[in-house]
Amino acid sequence: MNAMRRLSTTDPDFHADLDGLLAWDSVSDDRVQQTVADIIRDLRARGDAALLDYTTRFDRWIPACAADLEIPRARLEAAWGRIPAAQREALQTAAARIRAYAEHQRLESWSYTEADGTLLGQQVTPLDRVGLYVPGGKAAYPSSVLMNAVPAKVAGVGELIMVVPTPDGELNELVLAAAHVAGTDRAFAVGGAQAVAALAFGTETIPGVDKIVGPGNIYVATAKRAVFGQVGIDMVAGPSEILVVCDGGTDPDWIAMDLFSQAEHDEDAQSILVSWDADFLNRVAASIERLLPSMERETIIATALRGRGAMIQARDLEDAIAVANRIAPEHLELSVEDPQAIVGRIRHAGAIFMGRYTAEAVGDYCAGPNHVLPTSRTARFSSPLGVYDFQKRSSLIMASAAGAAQLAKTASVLARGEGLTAHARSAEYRGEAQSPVEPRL
Ligand code: HSO
Ligand code: ZN
Repeated sequence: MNAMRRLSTTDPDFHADLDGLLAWDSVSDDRVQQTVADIIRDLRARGDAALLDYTTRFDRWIPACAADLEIPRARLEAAWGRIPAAQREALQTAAARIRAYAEHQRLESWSYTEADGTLLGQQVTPLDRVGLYVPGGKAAYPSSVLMNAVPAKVAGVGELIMVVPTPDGELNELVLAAAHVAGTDRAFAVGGAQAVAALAFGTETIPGVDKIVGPGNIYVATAKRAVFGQVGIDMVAGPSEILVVCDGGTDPDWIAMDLFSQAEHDEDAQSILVSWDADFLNRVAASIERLLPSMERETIIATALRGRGAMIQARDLEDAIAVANRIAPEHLELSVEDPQAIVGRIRHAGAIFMGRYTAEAVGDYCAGPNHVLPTSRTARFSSPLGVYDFQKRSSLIMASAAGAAQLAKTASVLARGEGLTAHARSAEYRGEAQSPVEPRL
């Protein structure tokens, strides 16, 4: 039995079939939205008291008081000391590589001066305070702590505050260790919509932040959407996706495992293989069948491959590239002989993994680029999480006397055209003034 459906770009129904496969509705239902709205309202009204109640109800532990919700810095450091040395080393290596890459992304301030002495520019500043949501349970990824926290610190964020649910009061040592090595400033053992609301509005114990980043379940995603505007958010991510474009020259076992690697995230994940070599598709199908029973997450992988997975037979390389651009995947592997010759034709993808030796999985952990990427075709208009997401820009304008006179002419015509006389006269004053009034010191 074939684990993945087969599509062919020459089939008249291909585009309709593909669209059906790509469709992903991340909108939460009315019941979830109502629950989240109630939690947010309660949190704004009762602050810490509400936070303690929800923590008891949803995470099943009873903090003695609100101060108990804070995970002290010393506890993060203790976790760092407690985990095996090999994990410490791997976290350190990954953090250093993510940091080195992020350093390249930092936006710099700039300015230029016009001939009449008017200065124009852009001043870049880091966000003051950022909240990092880290999920508990099966999606508690220390690698995601690094991917969110390191660029924030590289940007120069004043205070990075992590929240992490602790079901039954149990902390995840590896998550705490990652928070330590990434330089998290404060951490709190809270999660769910209540943690998002606490970060957005602040409580007596949890400081309000300017932006909330990090993945979470449907309640967290709905809460992030609801507080957007009060604070910034990163994105609302859908299930993981991988698209492999292969010319047939890569070991089919490698490709099968790459498809598994994202499928094992969850049943809704999407793994797609495109090739113009029909026999290669058959060989990968055989690898899948042989390797699947050896996987720890066999059931999740099988469900994902059967559900939203596909093997697509393309006509040729050009056709495969068109399919890739149509899919706009979160992760794209170009498992071909000369990826550099074709990468320029890829217009939409969160991250592009080039060549037979680049497994997408290394990008998830330690290659350097961020693993927080646009999903569900949003790569058409958005980009990986990066340092720039923790920086903002202010425009700078400093008119010289001569520049002010010039600008006033244009501004006054446009302002009067809009019927805004105060605008016009405000600009004209500067245009007419020869010497400023003596300042009173
Ligand atoms: N592939 C995930 C990130 C991740 N993988 C974390 C392993 N751990 C993002 O799509
Ligand atoms: Zn992954």
